[in-house]
Amino acid sequence: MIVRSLRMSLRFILPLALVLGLFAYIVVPLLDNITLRWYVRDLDSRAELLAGTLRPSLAQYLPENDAQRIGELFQGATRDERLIAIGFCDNAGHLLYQSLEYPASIGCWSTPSTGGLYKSLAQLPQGQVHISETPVMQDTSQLGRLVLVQDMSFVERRNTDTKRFIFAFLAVLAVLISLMTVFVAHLSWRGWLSAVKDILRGELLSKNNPAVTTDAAPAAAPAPPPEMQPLIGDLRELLQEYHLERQGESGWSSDWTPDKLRALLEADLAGDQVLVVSNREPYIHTKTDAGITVQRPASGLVTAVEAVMRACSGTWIAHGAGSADRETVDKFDHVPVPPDKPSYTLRRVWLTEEEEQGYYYGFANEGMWPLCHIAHVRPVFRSSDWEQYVKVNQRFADAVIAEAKTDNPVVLVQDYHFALLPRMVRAALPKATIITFWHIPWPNSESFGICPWREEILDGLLGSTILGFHTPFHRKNFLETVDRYLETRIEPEASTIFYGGEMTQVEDYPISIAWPEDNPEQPDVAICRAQIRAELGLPFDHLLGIGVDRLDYTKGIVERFQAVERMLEQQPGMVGHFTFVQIAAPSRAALDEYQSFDARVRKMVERINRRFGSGAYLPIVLKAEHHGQDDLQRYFRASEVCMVTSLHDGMNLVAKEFIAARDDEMGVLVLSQFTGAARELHEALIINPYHIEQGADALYRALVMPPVEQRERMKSMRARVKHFNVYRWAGRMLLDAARLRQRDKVMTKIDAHSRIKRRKGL
Ligand code: ADQ
Repeated sequence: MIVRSLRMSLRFILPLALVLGLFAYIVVPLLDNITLRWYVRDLDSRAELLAGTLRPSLAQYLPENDAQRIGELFQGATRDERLIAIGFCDNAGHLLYQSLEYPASIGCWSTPSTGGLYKSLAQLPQGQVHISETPVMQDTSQLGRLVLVQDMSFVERRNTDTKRFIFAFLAVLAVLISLMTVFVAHLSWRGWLSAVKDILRGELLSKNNPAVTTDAAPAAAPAPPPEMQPLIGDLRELLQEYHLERQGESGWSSDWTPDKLRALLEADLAGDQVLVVSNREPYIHTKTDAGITVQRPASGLVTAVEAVMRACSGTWIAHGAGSADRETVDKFDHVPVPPDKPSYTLRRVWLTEEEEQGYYYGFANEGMWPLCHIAHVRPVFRSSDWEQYVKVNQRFADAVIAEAKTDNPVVLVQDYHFALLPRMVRAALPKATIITFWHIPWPNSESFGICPWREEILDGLLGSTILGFHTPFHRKNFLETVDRYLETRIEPEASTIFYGGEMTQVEDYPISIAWPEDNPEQPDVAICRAQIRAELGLPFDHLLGIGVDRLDYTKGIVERFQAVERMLEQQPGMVGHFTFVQIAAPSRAALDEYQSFDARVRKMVERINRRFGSGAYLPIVLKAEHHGQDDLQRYFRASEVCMVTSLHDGMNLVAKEFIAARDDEMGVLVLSQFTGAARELHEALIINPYHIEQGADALYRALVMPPVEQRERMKSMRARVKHFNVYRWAGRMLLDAARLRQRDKVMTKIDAHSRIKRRKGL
């Protein structure tokens, strides 16, 4: 540090010393020379003037040899302080008359035969003098020469004074210039700092580009200072590189595995604690006749996040909803999970019946769920539910704060149950990196406007550092909604929102599944086919379709059955040879909407089975119960076709699970165009589930699809799901979080640096 300061000082001092040396050795002698010449010229003219004044009197006194009057004349003239002495020399060079102080060493200086002024400088003991000789004439004859000796010591005095003045002037000028330079540098430094900060926040990069100024960013941002232009260019290039890198990450270049995710956490988020918050817990302990059993709930969120937590460790905070949950936790409400091979901690939060009713069933599932899924079920908003929602969000936020071991944990907030929590956590842990993932669709701004607490929901979500959606379409809807209802600045190119001095990065991160490892214990497809057909009492060549969902009105189960019915109508040859198995996990059964949906589904199955069934043959088999993962795998592997017909779905993991299960590269996926998965799985038979005939045609086409085509399609989809797995989903979010944390660290350093500089008065 000291060496650096010395080096910095030398950079300033050396040029200054050089300038002063030049001044002392070249400029000053030059100046002396010039001024001396000026003064000599002055003295010459003065000598002429004096001689001119004395000459008439001399011309009168000399012929009379009037020594007294000549003496008085000389003494009177030498009262002038500069004129030291006067002498008169005759034409033979004899000093005839002289004033009292006339220096003997001068004598008669010259005796030129011609007239005119002769002058010289001489160094006498009393200092430098100017000597001039001028002829004194009478008519045409020269009487002699008048010698004038003038003092030149004033020249030295004046030169010294002038030098002093110039040095003083230069010193003052230098101080003034230095002060002005420091002042201007300080202003530029501050401007530069804020511009760098803007760039780091991603502001100037797009501000600079008029193409990205949209209605969403109406505030005319100040143009970046011109000196920042090269830096902005570089940073834009870096950003582009980063985006390419990011695309590479989401491209085919490398596989994402649990190990790679772990390595990323260690390298880029070193030592940072990971906390997950979700409503649904990954493991539910239930009391049964056989004792306490543990189950993994049917939930896409749990499926995805659990795989990530196994890789990352940390703490998962969730609602303890199981009948034996309290009995299995320690005094901190912690339980290590997964039960067979614990790798992370589950922290349970207890809710009263009233809280669960208002927050979960009421606001989240009767309000937000139908609001975000355009599935023609009206959302219901009650003030009492909202109050519980706010209260429970705060309770979970408190749990996050209590579990945080540092002031900057990485908090992964899951889903629409916790829209307010990011802001609450941010208030207590301003340095936390909060990544919120919205697992369901985000509607257009008009539809979202129905929510009476829309501003509060948006404000809460913007407490996040990163906010993730499944698709670019949902992300765009969110940006437009924020633009419509909140006063923010949106940078569409960078996909960032600036609100209340904070920035939220909004991105699309399509979720996925953990690609299954080669499992030698997994039964062969042929065995699965035989087993399942035997369990269902069907012949070995019977065709099977499969649907696996939570029993939810958004999943298009009714439309799916209508498509099956239509296909059987159109293709009578399939009757008796095809069965559709629907595995439906009961969901939110406490809500009227779900109860009536359950009843509607059952009634429909009964009707279709009555219409096309005969004897033991049932065209639709409804298994409205939770199934274990192994069981689901067997069904996926045993079926010719899997139908995913959601009316609206964030992603839909069942589609990906079916593909992952088909290591024989056979089977056909019929997929709703309204799922996030349809954006990735182009080789599926994509349908509009509302168009029943289209669904029926696709189902039939799948059942009769030649094996070659099946294999081609399945192979391509399997490669895609394998590469775009859940570790990549989490990895991309965590990479972005690491980048933003790095940016914050740089900003903190810049702030600290400028604070120190301010304190030092620089
Ligand atoms: P979900 O609406 O729960 O998820 P989905 O993504 O299909 O929808 O996940 C359902 C999960 O539950 C799957 O893992 C499936 O295997 C499992 N499951 C379904 N029925 C089951 C049963 N009977 N028994 C056992 N398991 C069953 C929400 C969004 C989705 C988004 C996910 C993840 O609605 O759009 O894909 O979150 O973000």
